[in-house]
This record gives sequence, structure tokens and C-alpha cells, in this order.
Amino acid sequence: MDNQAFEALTTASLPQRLGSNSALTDRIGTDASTWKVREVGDGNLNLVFIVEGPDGSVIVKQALPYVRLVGDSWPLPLKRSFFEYNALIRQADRMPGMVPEVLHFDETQALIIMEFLSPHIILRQALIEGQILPGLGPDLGLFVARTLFRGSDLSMDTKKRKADLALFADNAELCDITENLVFSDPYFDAEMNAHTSPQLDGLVKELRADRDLKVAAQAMKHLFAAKAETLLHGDLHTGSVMVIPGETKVIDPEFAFYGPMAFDVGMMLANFWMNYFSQSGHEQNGDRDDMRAFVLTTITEIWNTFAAEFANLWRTERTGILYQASLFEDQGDILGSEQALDGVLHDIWVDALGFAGIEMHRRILGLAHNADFESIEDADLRASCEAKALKLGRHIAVNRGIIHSITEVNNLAERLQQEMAV
Ligand code: SR1
Ligand code: MG
Repeated sequence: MDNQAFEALTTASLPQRLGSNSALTDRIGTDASTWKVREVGDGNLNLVFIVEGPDGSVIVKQALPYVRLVGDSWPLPLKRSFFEYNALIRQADRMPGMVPEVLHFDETQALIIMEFLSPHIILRQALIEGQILPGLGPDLGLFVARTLFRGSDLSMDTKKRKADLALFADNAELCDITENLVFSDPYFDAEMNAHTSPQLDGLVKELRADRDLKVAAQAMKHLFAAKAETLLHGDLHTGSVMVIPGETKVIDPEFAFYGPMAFDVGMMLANFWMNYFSQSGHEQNGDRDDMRAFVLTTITEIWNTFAAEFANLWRTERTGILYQASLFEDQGDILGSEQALDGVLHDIWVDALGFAGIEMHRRILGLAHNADFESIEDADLRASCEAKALKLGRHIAVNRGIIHSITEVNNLAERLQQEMAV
């Protein structure tokens, strides 16, 4: 299969085309005629197959030469699979046990064969269902702290980091998607935009005329495009996480590139705040007060764990070219090192709020919406949930420099939830 030109797999062709791949047959069994193949991709871009054999199951993920959500009118290079593979193996090294094991990568066919996470489900779905998941916040906080710190000039050998920076710089088309869909399209009447209409029309008009907000969005885009600080996951929302109670796995890093640390942190927080506001749309079988409390606690835990682990890595693994120990600890200047750490964490905090605010807007005003809101059938109820997220997003994006704690943001979310009529 390796030497053939790219061809999209189908459930019918997969057993024949991958039947002699030992990475696969070693896991699930050699008699391909007994395999059961299902295509389960529900994301915006790729094919995803579950392949079950007598001895086990695997995932086969294959990129398509276009955006699946839109169709072949929007071409997208297959090489995103190469970046996903390279990000997965780096993340496995930097945060062992939190990404699926890669069994095989075929660059020409743009496919990755990987561990099938079962009975895990997508975190977004679990949160919509109202599942309380112990350990989720600390798991995600550790994941972002370790992957972001260990992929940066705070930790890496500078030659290796520069080589990685160059390697991932070629993931330009995926960055282009984010640059347009996240940072610009929501703030004008772009062709692919959609929002709950007419309910949100007035608020959308207001936001698109909001000069401070547009400036904030472009300042965040500027950082995204220019601050090549660490290897990001690049699309770290609750649809890129799989869970069972007590275990968290992060998937789908095809948007990986060198960007600002705060981007992954902000995206993740935003998706929890959106889920928080969406809970009132899912109260058919009883109130979601406990779930709302869980989501806010998880947000606090993600940030606190991130900051604590980042500080821990700063004190124990700071072996890169930045803030060298020779300037601080080696001279007995612990306070200097701590002062520098405070400054770095402060910048990440401020920027994460900016990214979070913009992410909330693009998921409600842009092309790619969230199931958290989309699955609320009553459009009035959906719009009321979305309006709260839009308002929180505007506040934290514009005021990011004067917001001091995660509690402050969570308190505002609670006020919006209580004050605005459903
Ligand atoms: C056209 S791709 C739309 C969105 O899907 C991905 O998951 C990313 O979030 C991207 O922005
Ligand atoms: Mg994805």
C-alpha cells in the first residue's frame, strides 16, 4: 500500500488494502475477512474507521484532500496527517499515557493506525450528557503544562527546537483555517458564518461594530501568527479529548504548530465555559446545577494545575536557552527566577483569556459550531445560552489585562447565568 498513490479508504476496501499491515494484524488478527469495519468520523476534516478483529480493535484515521465538513470545493493538503503523527509522538514523550499509541503511519496514504480508546467517549458528548468526571481538570492541566513547557525554549535543546519549528511551520494551511475562522470571520459578515437567527441578530450586529473587540481579536491573531513559542496541540477543545471516569486522553493534534502557549490553554477553558452556559439547554431530565458546579470547578482545576505544574517544571526542568539558571539559581538568586516565572505565567494568563473569548465567539458566530449549543433544539433557548457565552467572551477578550483570577471569570459566568433570563 505504501507505494500506491493516495486513495481514500472505504469500509469495503480497508481489509484488502491493510490486510497485510503487520502493525494492524499484530493487534487485531491476521484474517482480514473476519474484520468488522465502521466509519465513525464525526469531525470536520477526516475519515475515521474502527477496525475490529478477533484479537482486538484499532483506529485507522485518514486525511482527505479536502475539508469534509464543506466538501471538495475546499481543498486541504494531506500532509496534515504527517503533522498529526509528529505531534502525537512528541506528546507521548512529553506527557506519557495521555495520547493514543501510534501503531503505524503511512505518509502517502495520509493515514495513522492507532490504539482504539474504548470504552472512552468524546468529552464534549460526556459533558452534554451531564457526566461528572473525577480527575478531568488535573489531567488536562498537567497535559497542557507538560506539553507546552517541554516543547519550548524553556526546556528543549535549541537546535532540536529550531528544527521542530521549521518542520511544523509547513502546517500552514491548517494555521490559515484558524487565522480566518477563529480570529477574523466571526467579526464580519463572512460567507461561511452562521448564527442562531433572528434571536442573536441584534447582539451579533453589536459585536461586529465593537471596535475594542475587533482590536482585541486582531491582537490575539497577531500573537497566534507571530509568537512561535512552543509546539501547540492547535485545536484543543472538548471534542479533542476522550474520557472514561478517571481517565483522560487527548486526540487529534493535526493543527499542531509552533505558537503561543496561551492558545491551547485558552481554547480549552473557552470550551468549558461554553459548556457551562449550554447546560440550561439540557435540563429536560432534571436541573443541571451539579453539572454547572462541576464544570466551573474543572475550569479552576485546569488553570491551577497548569500554573502549579508549569512552576514545578520551571524549577526542575528549565534546561533550555531561556532564563538560564546561570543567571539566577546558580548565583543564589531564587527570587529573580521566581519573578521571571511570575511574569511568564502572567502573560500566559492574560493571553489565554484573550484566546478564550475569541474562541467562544467563533463557535457561535462562525462556521464550526459546538454540539453543546447545536444540540439544543429550541432556538430561543439555544440563543439565550449562546448570548451569555458571547457576552462573557467579549468581556474577557477586551478586559483580559485587568482580570486577575479564574474565580473572577467564573463568578462573572455565574452572574450572567443567573441574571439573563432563559
Ligand atoms: C474547516 S475546519 C473547522 C474547524 O474544525 C476543526 O476542528 C478546527 O476547530 C477548525 O477550526
Ligand atoms: Mg479535530
